[in-house]
Amino acid sequence: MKKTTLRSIAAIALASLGLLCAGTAAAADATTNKYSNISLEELHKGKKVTCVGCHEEKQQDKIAVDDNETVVNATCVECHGTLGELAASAKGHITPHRSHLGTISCTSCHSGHSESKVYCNNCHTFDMSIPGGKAPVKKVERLAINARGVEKTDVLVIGAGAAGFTAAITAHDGGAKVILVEKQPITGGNSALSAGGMNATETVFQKKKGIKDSVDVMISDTMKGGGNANDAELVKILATKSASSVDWLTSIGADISDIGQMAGATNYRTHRPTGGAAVGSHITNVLKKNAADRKLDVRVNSKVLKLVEDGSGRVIGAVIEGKHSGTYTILAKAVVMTAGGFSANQGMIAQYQPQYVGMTTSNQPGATGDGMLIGEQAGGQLIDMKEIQIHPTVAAGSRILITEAVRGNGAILINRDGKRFVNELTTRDKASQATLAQPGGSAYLVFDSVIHKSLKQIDGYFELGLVKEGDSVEALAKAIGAPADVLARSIDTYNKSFDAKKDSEFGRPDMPRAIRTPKFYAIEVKPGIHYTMGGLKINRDTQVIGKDGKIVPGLLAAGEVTGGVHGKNRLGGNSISETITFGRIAGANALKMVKDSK
Ligand code: MEZ
Repeated sequence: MKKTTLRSIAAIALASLGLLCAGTAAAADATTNKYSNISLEELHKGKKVTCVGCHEEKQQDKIAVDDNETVVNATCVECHGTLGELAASAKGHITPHRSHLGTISCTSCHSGHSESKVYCNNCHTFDMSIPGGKAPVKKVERLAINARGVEKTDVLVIGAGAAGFTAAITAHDGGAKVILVEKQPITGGNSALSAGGMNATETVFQKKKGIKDSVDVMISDTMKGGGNANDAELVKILATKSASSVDWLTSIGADISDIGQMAGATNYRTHRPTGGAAVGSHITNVLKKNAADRKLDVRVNSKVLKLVEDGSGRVIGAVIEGKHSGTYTILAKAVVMTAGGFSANQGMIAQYQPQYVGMTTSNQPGATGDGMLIGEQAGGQLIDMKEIQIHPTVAAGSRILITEAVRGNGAILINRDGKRFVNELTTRDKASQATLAQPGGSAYLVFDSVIHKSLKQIDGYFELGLVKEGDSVEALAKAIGAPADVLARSIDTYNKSFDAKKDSEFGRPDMPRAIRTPKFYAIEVKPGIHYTMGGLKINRDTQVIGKDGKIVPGLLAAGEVTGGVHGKNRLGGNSISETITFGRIAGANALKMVKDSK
């Protein structure tokens, strides 16, 4: 039977359930809890709807689903409308179908044959019920019917965050055949969550704004921030190539023309979208669009189990486990590892920094360090694994990062007694330690309406209900349970320092705004695991270095999966910068390896 006919039958059947298929966004709302206890399989079972209606192909009596679940997702959209349409029909800012993660697929949350889950709740705690969310879990036998056996490509990129997309696009644009695999059901990795911005120096945007900065100052800030334990050669590359990375991103459609300052930076060099919006979701959406426009072969739900060697130690591919296609091998002339860090792997945290076990993390659930371990198995050397960064401002009781840009734009840190206690722009390690030493191990980020208006990202914290407020400092003190006189004195002293352009209390180097204009706001924050500085050792060409100090042939790596760029402590804004610069180098070198092999 033809797909369209099946769709029509499906439409009639499901419409009769009153569920969907009006062909518009008005149809189904995932927040409806009426269908929570019924599995989607049951819901869609009406009358003549058959499996093939969703799964399309029939091969040897088995139903085929690719790992991207392309046909299932297209079928959802055909009946229910696009995510955009569904979001537009919802009330309020936070809707299950609008996400900063960009074009997520329906099946990231909705599962036909097993329990459905709100993917956002990997980081948030939204009270959203979802059709099939409480349905009895049925064990589904996954048939590896697509069994791919062995595939060949020029370049295999592992991990679809900013570094992975950048390497893939760069290699593709030079003429290579590229496959990009991602184990999560959505792409973007931690990069999609990145908030504050991308550090770059001597850029066109700095020049336009008259900001004086230099490669040398960015190098010395980065080395100082990293306790001089950084790989100096990699830091030089990071700074020297940062302006061309900004140009490259701009050339493919990104807007990173706004510039702020991050802790540990001497100058304004943190590039972000106009109005101070979050950098990560913007950049990853641009990269995803560029990959889609190029019809790049991007596969989600595709986990790498191990790298394949040729017997002489050369990496020539990887064994992949596809959610539906089972285990298969991709052979490649170059393999680029861009699988990110391990902040979300409590086992590895326990191994390297046991005192952080149980601490929240700002990372996405896929940040489990597999790429490092797989690279090590293939002969790669792991360095700096104990260097784990704690970010001082994760919203208390959550996994939501409150960007350092809030402090960069003028907010101060106040403890539960109403007292300021630290230079808010010191490096993250110091600010985190200072916060942990306060009563209750938490603090309040305090700002006013002028600071709020200066940074778009703050709107999101209001939408998430994280902000306490008061029409006066006294009212704010009441809202957070701090002594009003102490809080008023702290803010007054800070404002005097602002007027005098000198923070005599804590030596904060930049005070861009006073805190004077009602309303006054506070967000309670606690330190959380944010970034792992260690990883695979690489050289200037992103080649992975083995335990014997020689390169591991065939294997390149870029981004958080590598160690060395940040030393003991990464400066805010240097991560996105690293992913783009070293992602481009890895893509170019992968291309060279492909050409050299011919
Ligand atoms: O680079 C980062 O980790 C960063 C800028 C985070 C943030 O606070 O926004």
